[in-house]
Amino acid sequence: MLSLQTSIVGRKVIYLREVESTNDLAKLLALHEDEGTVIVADRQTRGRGRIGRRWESPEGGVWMSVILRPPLVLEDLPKVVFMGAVAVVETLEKFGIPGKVKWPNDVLVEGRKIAGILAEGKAGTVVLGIGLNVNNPVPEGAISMKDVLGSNVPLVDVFRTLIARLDEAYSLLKERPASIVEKAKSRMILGVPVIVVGEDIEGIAEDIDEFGRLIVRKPSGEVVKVVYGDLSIRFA
Ligand code: BTX
Repeated sequence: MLSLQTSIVGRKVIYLREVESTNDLAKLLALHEDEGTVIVADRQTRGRGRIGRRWESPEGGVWMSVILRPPLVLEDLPKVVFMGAVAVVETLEKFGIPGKVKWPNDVLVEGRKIAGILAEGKAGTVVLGIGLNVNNPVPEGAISMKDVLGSNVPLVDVFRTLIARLDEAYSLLKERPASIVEKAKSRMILGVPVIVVGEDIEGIAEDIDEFGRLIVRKPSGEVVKVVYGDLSIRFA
């Protein structure tokens, strides 16, 4: 019915009306499901962001996770996050919405969060979770595709597009991992003043390096490389 013509991502799709968290279920299913299996739900009752933060996931959005087995080491996890962010930005583009990546794991439209990416890895398996606000109500300061376009967007079309873009991005990640970083960089908000939350680092977000670290130039001229982990930035 979905007619997904992808090579890996979406070879199998497990759909649920409701789940606590698609990432948690995907981590369990990863023990016996093949690579590319997608878990998608209408709503999540305990959707998660990073470091235990809550991700609001009422009906109307795309809440999904994909099981991947990339030939990468755990230090390459940022590349999987970037792969997800690139796929989201390309999906939005297909619907005429210009999105930008906010390092390390958000996609913003009009300066507001439209999507979040959560990659969790262990022992050769990575679960890549994506939450994209489509027609759902959003928390204050966030935005949905419906908010931008002014009317409901066909959810299945968004899902199908996202799966196709993820499949392409995954091939690229496996063949030329560095090019995913380059792609993410070209879509990233850079050249603006930022504050690294909780780290006493303030400066201009100049660039990202080949490992996905954010390069911040302090007013003193000193350059700091911020490692992807639990850190976030705020625009100053
Ligand atoms: P994050 O930790 O970077 O962002 C979480 C923060 O985003 C929250 O603290 C809140 O301020 C804000 N937020 C919560 N819900 C929304 C929303 N719907 N839209 C915009 N902003 C919001 C980002 O984490 C990664 C989120 C991944 C979510 C997916 S959904 C499928 C999969 N399953 C799961 O449990 N998580 C992932």
